[in-house]
Amino acid sequence: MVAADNLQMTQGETPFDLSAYLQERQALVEAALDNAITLTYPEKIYEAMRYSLLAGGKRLRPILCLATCEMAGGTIEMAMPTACALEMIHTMSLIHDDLPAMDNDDYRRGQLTNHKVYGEDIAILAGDGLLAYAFEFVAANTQSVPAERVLQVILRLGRAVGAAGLVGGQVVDLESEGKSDVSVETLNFIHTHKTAALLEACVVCGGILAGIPEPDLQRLSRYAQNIGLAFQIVDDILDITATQEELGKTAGKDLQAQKVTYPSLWGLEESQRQAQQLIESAAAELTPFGEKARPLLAIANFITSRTH
Ligand code: GRG
Repeated sequence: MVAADNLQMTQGETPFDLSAYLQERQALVEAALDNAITLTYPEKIYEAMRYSLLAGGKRLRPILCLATCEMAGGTIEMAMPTACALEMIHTMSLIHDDLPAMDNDDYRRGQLTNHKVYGEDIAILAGDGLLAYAFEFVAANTQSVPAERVLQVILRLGRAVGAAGLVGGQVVDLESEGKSDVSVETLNFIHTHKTAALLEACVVCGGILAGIPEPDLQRLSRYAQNIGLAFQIVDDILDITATQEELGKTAGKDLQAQKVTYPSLWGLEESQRQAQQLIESAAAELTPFGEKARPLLAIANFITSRTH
């Protein structure tokens, strides 16, 4: 794996302090998310939505969206509503993924899962509420961006969430449960849809909001698909090597459920090598953006060095 000191990346002479960058962006995103949903009648559903949305997490998706928009010449303000929407969509997918009908998990982000606190009925509705609100939030709050770009963003979000994205990946994942002969191709399908599709939407939407030209959008899309798959390989590795405290969710679940994962197909060492190779391919896509791509480059490296 990439050593932790790689987080302090250098290009030329100036170091890039990724942890300071992430901390600063996380604080902006936390504040925007906190303001996005207020408690009103019926309080129970807003409370359940806020419970999971404000439970921490790395905020990788909104940060990717903001970073791409800035790299492409846009501003944080232009991208913040979309960044929040991406976190709402991600959070709703976690709430539904944890339900007894899916992965049946008791812990997420270091606290009890939504259905353990509010019950399955409210947890389903909290996910639905977050999903619907994500689209409303982008449409209602995006400012200083031409309407055509906002429409493109809404299209990309819908595509990433539906049967062509997260939902499709989850279906194949559910179908693969209990099977020992799942191929690498099927595993790749699951994770390019369940994980990479939303990460791709983060980056591409950030670029669209800033009005980036199509060939650059294609590069960013390839960058995101590569980091998305690498992210999932590392997730599978961490399920084996990290503790529940580090992960904030039950560790060793894949082994326990005898789930086919990248380490189960390739072993730990080869999985790490493949993840590293994907990160190198992702980094190559950023070359034309030069110095401006330093945050995206550092985030790509962070993916293979993370411990949670
Ligand atoms: C989207 C309509 C709709 C339904 C949901 C349940 C489902 C369909 C899809 C599952 C999606 C899923 C849970 C994918 C896993 C993605 C993943 C690697 C999550 C962990 O992300 P981190 O590590 O988590 O960024 P934090 O907590 O840091 O945000």
